[in-house]
Amino acid sequence: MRHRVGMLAFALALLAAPALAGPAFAGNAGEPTIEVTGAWARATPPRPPIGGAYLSIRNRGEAPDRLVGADSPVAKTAELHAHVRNGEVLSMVALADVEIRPGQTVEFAPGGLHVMLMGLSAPLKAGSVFPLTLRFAKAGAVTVEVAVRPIGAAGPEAMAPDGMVHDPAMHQQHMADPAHREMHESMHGPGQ
Ligand SMILES: [Cu+2]
Repeated sequence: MRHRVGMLAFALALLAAPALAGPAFAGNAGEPTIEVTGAWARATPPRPPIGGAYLSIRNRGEAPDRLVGADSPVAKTAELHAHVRNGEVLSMVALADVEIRPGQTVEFAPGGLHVMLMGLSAPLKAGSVFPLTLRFAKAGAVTVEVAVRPIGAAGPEAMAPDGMVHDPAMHQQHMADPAHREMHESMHGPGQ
């Protein structure tokens, strides 16, 4: 998985435009260049009101494009996040954008890139579906339907339970931060 990490914390604008239902493609002149597939999210407990969405983005065009933002009617805000390791601490950072080069497929998956949904209006329920609009610098808006899977789900289908390798000592330190613990539990289920 290769992507450019523009580490500009919380620089995403709040997009007021409503999400429009539509195909999961976008591009100029009717030629789709960006394809988004396999969008899913884990069901969430009532609190905290946050969740993560995962998907895969393919650039079928001949020029690089950048994912620059996301929004969904189910959440107040949606941010592009990555997990990064600083020494022994694994944390999440907000990205200003994610580059997708021509021919490249960028995977958003547990333990790595994800679309962080913050301020959920209601918990995400397994079996339900919600729209998520991704905004690309060149291709424009792409709206996909996100399938909500059970809290313990590892992926749209069988995958490794978690992209992260949890060293026990590091994990303990990581989980000592209450805010992060909350976030972590909402994404991976409690007690992990
Ligand atoms: Cu996150």
